[in-house]
Amino acid sequence: MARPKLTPLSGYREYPPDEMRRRAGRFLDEMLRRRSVREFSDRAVPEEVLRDCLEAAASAPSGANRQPWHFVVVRDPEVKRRIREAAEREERDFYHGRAPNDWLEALEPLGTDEHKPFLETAPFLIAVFAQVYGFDGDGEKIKHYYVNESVGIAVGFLLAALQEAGLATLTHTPAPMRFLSELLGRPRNERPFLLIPVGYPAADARVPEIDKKSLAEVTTFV
Ligand code: IYR
Repeated sequence: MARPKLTPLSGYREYPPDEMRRRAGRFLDEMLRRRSVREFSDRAVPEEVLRDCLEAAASAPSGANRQPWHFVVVRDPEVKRRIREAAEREERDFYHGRAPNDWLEALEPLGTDEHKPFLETAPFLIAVFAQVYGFDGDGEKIKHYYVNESVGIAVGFLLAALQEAGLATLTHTPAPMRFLSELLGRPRNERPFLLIPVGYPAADARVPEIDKKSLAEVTTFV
């Protein structure tokens, strides 16, 4: 085995405990303010903000550092329109046939239905693709590891970065999502993972009254 090249850990910063508490608390406040938004304004969003957030997402750790993701940023109104049309077609089937009753009941508190106007209203749609396998510099197929975990972590970074920047997001999963591969011309090694509308919330945006489990419910300290 070749020895890996190691370099000093130069980016790490330690904070005094008070400063750590302040920072963790601030991040918590910010994340607690995040809501999935389904009513967007069509106001333009500075594209460089989106680029920084995508770069933050792409810095995520991944299995064997294979970075098995690709992000397509859709700005073109015509492409957004086609995505909305295809998504609404699938969702109509879902809400009026394909979805089992328990699933529809589980979705009731969210008030979702087959209408997805936000796919046209939001200034940006980020289509996230997971690369099931990749290609090395010579174009040879290479394996990717922990693909779902890796892309999930990258999406977590992306949602947190966009929230920190003051932008609203939705994690949208029209099912099935294969139409995205065709509409966006993605290669065979990529599978659609998630569609994320990004923008400002509509001035009168409303969200469902739902709550999160308490820390006690979701953690165990041993
Ligand atoms: N894809 C559908 C249904 C849906 C499914 C889940 I799980 C949600 O948390 C929300 C919606 C839709 O987007 O409406």
